[in-house]
Amino acid sequence: MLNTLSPGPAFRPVHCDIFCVVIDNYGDAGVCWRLARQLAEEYGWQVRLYIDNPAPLALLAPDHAQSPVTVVPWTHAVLPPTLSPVPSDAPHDSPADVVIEAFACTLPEVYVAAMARREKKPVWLNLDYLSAEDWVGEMHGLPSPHPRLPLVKHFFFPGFDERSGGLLREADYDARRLAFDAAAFRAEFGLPEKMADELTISLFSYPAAPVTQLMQALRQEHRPVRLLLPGSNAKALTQGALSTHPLPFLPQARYDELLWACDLNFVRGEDSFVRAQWAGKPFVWQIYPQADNVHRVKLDAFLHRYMRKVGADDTAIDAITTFWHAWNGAGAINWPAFAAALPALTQSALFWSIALKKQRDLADNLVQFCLERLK
Ligand code: TRH
Repeated sequence: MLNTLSPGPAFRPVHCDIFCVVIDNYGDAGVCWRLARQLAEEYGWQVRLYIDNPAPLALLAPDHAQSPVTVVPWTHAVLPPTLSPVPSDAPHDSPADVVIEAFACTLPEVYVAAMARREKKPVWLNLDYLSAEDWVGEMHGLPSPHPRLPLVKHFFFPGFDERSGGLLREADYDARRLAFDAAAFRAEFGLPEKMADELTISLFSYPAAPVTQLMQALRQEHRPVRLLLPGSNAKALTQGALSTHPLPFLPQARYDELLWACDLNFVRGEDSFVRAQWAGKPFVWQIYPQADNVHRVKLDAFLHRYMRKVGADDTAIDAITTFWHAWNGAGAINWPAFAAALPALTQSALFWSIALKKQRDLADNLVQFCLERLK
């Protein structure tokens, strides 16, 4: 599907620059890369991803050089010399039609000045962090005029309902999933065939998670438990019912396969949290910790929204709330109660993924938002 600025003979694709500062971990790069790829591959946009630390991309998307996205290492001081002065005949070397700053990273002044010099001002978006809080719907899409220059920035909030910008989800997600062969995936990574009663779990967490307590509890399970550890170089071990298997850090698309191959996924941050929801399997979310426990409010906002939507009963609500709180540092984990609720949570997760899929995805919302303003 190609989108045009002005349909007709003067067609040229929308040019988009995404700016990303990697604060830590993989999520900043992960979200920006996912969006960049989708805009380029599904909408035919010409996308440049300015990223101050491209190293995570080597893990998330080892094949990124073959994609239509241009990755530009961005040192804060240096921008392409072509930006100043802006060449009039080279539209993609000047500020793009759409400029996305991810997670409120600050654009270089020289770039903003060049944006202001453009006759047709770029659509400027701040792609914000994901939150399930109710205020997101009120803030999404709000304009913020530049204090000095003739530019307007808009807030673009991902989220869980129609009032928000939605969630990233590729158009080929369902097709990839349909084609997925779980047995072949296991064989490729040296995992034995799945036993009928096996509980397969993936674990991606921050160091503060009570992994030791979880593993102690899993050893006592009445069925075999296989714990898959992406990106871990720990040794494989078997203790009681539990066997652990380190796996390589998988490229983004293959991480989806891991989630599909499991009955329960422990995820964290923002992007793996969203992928776990698309997988439609029960999951445990370790939220990125913030000062003054602000993250606890966000965690509860999601739990509330999720449980309300899926119509969970009190026992399931209690089990998931207690377990997620404990996984995020509040209280002790109660694996048996959580495990007992897993059949109900499996239903809930599937229901939730189907409900979420009905809303427009983030790239689609973003493209519509921009095209309306580029007319
Ligand atoms: O790595 P994260 O903790 O990243 C972050 C941080 O919380 C950051 O501060 C915040 O700003 C940002 O999220 C939004 O968790 P997240 O968000 O889940 O990102 C991990 C990425 O790594 C995601 O794109 C999934 C991907 N991934 C793989 O591709 N393969 C793997 O094997 C694993 C474990 C993850």
